[in-house]
Amino acid sequence: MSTFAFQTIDQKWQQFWKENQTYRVAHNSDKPKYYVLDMFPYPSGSGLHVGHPLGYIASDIIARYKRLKGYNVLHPMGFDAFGLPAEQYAIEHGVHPAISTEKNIATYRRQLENIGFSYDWSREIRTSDPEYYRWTQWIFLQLFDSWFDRSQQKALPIADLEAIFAAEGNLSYPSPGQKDLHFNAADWGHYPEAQQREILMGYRLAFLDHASVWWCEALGTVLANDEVVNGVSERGGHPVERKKLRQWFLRITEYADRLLEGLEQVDFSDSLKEMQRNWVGKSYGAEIDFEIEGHAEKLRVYTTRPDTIFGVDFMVMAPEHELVAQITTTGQQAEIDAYLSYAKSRSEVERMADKKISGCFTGAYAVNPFDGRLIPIWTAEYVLAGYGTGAIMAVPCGDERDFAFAHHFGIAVTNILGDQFNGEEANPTKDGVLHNSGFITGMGMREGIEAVIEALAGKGIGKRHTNYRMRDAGFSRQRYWGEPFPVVFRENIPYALPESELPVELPHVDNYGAGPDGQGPLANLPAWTQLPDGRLRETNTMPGYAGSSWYFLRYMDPHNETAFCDRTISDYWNQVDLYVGGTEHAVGHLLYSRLWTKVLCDLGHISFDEPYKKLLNQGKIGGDSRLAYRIRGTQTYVSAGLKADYETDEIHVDISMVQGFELDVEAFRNWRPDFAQAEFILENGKYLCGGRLEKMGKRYFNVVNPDDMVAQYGADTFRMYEMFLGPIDTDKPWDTQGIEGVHRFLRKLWRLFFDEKAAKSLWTDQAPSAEELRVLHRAIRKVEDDLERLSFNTVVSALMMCVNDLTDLKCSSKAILEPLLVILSPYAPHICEELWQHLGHTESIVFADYPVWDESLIRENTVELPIQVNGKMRAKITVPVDMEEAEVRKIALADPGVVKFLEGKEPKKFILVKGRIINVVV
Ligand code: ANZ
Repeated sequence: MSTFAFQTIDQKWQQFWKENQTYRVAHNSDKPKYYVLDMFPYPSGSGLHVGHPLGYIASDIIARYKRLKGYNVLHPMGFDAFGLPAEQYAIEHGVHPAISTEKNIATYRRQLENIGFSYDWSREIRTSDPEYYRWTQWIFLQLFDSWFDRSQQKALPIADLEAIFAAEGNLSYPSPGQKDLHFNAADWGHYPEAQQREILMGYRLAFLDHASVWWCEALGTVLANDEVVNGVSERGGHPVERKKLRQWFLRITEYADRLLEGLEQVDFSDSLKEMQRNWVGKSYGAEIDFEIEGHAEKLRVYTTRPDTIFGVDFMVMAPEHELVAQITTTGQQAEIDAYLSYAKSRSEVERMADKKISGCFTGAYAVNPFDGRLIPIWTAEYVLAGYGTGAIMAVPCGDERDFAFAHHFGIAVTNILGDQFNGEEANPTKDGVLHNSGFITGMGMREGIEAVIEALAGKGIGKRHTNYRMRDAGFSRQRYWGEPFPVVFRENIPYALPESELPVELPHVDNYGAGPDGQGPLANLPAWTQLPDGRLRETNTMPGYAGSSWYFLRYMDPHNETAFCDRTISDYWNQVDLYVGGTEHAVGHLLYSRLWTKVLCDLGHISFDEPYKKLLNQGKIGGDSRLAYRIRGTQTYVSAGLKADYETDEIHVDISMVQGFELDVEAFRNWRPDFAQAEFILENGKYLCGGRLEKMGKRYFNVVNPDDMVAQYGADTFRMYEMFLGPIDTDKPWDTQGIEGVHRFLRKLWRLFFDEKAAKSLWTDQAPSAEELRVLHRAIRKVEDDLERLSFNTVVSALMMCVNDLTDLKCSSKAILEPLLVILSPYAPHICEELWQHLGHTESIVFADYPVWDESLIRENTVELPIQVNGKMRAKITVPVDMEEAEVRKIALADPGVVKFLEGKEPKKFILVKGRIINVVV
């Protein structure tokens, strides 16, 4: 077989790898380990498009490269199989999520196998598999059974806390859930079980609380934030309201500082780290209690700028703040009522995003603690109930939103910044000098903050406070297709099920509709929810991120029936060395899995507390859409170059009907019935489409399926081409045109080995020439250097140059061709396996050794030196690299291009810059 029959070759080797379990790994190996992981996909109904495998190809190249470099490589794949789309599909089509998920996984798996990935498929996991989710439930119980000890900054068993309470009460261990709870050992001893359990709930890392969710009466279901638009349900436009439901949460806020500190140890991009820091949102400031005129209650605010206290012109409470009802004056009551009902209809997202200014005066006044000024108290939606104390002191001079508010409602603005405030916009400067500010006048921000905090503390009305933007993570969904909770209720008190009762299997349902009172579908199954002894099961299920928070651990030991992952095995594989995936998971998944890892580490189940050592975010591949221009009101389409003369509508054309920009008009007419009558106004005999780069997606008809690319050009071409598109971490358009070039490159490679016409092999045992060695070793070095810094596209160019050079040199030496195959094989494994076998190897190229470059072979032995005479370029000479200066001088001065300027004399100066240039002054 001397022709490059890539389809046969692809299939042959994919079959071979499967049969021989080439990529199977074990943890007991003397080799150093390397763990390279892809973010596993959610298997959607549409399958993969060419954008999806970009990251998978990059990680596969690294996996193959590291194997060749002598590492024991863990490179697994699986499926994030629980989730809403499957449930939605079930609601709409009556197909059970288990069935549609299974089918989608089969498609994904086939598509992935087509591309020749080196996954150890024996480790495949599916989060919806009871053998997997029993351990998700088990980890949930670890979270439920532990609390965070702030003094040690780590999770400990809840039993330790019970022992502390029995010995000394909670005086040194304030409850994160109930801030004002204080009790001593004797109190604890007297509390009934229900009360003790409730107190413990305030500490547990997985805990039950009540939280508002969007409830839609008409749809009979709870909606996610993004399913509510402009105060009505996105689906159907029905009214929605906030409803308090019992929900599970993870106490991620206790880990805020650990999550921030951990970022110092990991290799993530700066922008990604910044996103995580913003999400945690740690800020420093003070809480200040303001007196309210005529009321005993105080208004507590959180501010990062206590130094601006002399510039406070009004106060704002969130509409949900409990004091609004208490302090509103009779005169303002009607206006406040109207405002509160408006605010109730708005989601937090809308409140944050809208630029619209709204608010209402309560009629009440606060008192400035330092100068006694009366400050009007307002309520407004720009202050969020869930942040800080839900109330602010507003300083229009220094804060933009406060300024806009004051401007809108005609509130006079106090200037505390002197010349630095122009009266037309707020100046949020941190470098100003305080004016008009009583005892802190003349101070800068930092000094002012310290002085005010000290004064507040002296008066007992304020103290330093650190605040976090992040909230505890909601951990329940009123849905069906997720992990059931391993929890039962007795008299409304939740109890963990014993480990022996795991997994709690998701029961089969025929109806995916919501249960009563906003509960999930499981509430419709009394036979399942009610245990014979009267205990009741939890009817919520876990959210989509549960299974993905720890899956990287299960891959290490996927079939373990007695533990989520054996400790000796996780000690061996340890952290993921390289994690590859999209930035859409920058905060959600990555933070939750970092949290779970920290808890498991604290509890001694694993030995590392950051899951991912290094993260690579691949860019997105955009679609290159094609547009046809229909003359408005007609069935006539005008070619792109002529469309300026008409009023047209754009029609997205399926890109499979377009070559470059030229539309196959017959295919278009046959595409859909409404195009059958289409007429075309051509330019130069062709109908040319317009183009536009946009998201790759079905609705733009610009989806390119990897299966088609692989069928047409082979898996190796496809892999190399995806890498060739550009730097891995940038967004870029897909362009099918360019794939031909890469395909030609592989054909050229083949022709180094075979003369296809004469049907004979070309390789020989001849010793390589110095030039051939130089070409090869330069490529070895370049490929290794670039791969180590994840520069995948430049490697493709280097390999192409190498093959071109070897072709020019008519290289046939096996001593060159063999190592060439090894360095190319991570990119193009099928063709390399095939040629490797032709060269006489019986074992897969996967087990070859990676060649080592020899610097001395790379070094050029001659060098070309330009010669300048009086600053002008006059000649060039080629000399051996290590030639003595005197020799070089002799040759240079004898060169005809130089001789004519010397006029027989010795030059005034002769300067040789070694290896670079010669300067002659005459
Ligand atoms: C006075 C002030 C003066 C403020 C000034 C800022 C600038 P971060 O950094 O995000 O923590 N704030 C406090 N609670 C709020 C809430 N629930 N909703 C909306 N805004 C709230 O921001 C803290 C600052 O945001 C606080 O400091 C407060 O305004 C506002 F020149 O107080 B500041």
